[in-house]
Amino acid sequence: MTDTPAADRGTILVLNGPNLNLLGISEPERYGTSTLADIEQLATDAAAAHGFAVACVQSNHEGALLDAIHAARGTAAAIVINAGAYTHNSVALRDALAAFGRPVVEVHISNVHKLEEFRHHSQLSPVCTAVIMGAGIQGYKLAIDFLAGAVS
Ligand code: DHK
Repeated sequence: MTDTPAADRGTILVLNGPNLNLLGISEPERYGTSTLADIEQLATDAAAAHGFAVACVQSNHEGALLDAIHAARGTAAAIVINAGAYTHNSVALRDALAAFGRPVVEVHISNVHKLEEFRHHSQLSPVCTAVIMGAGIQGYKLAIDFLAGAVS
């Protein structure tokens, strides 16, 4: 039996939106003490275990997130996205994800239904394959474990 070379199944885009660069510093009682670097390492390790590479992008700018999704069309096997607050109001991100055409998992560190009512609605969920929330940063690993089965 030969070892499966890492990344031979393609690349998963791991996209984090506004303020997630402040994880571990901002509102730790709500979002925990892990950092964005911890998430990106967790995602990298989870993906490698399934033969995927990851491309990690974080931006505080909606247009940069849109550009990353557009660039992933035809190049990435799947997307894991935590769009932060844009989750709740960005029709543009919803439309970009709808155009991606491959599996997308929406992740939230917190259970947004326990938070303010304005966070209870996601513009993105209707165009995502799956939604994982409330599992802390482990949600990113759960998303990748799921995608390993969902990507053909
Ligand atoms: C992260 C944010 O920054 C918020 O704007 C969302 C999400 C929830 C999270 O739980 O990962 O409302």
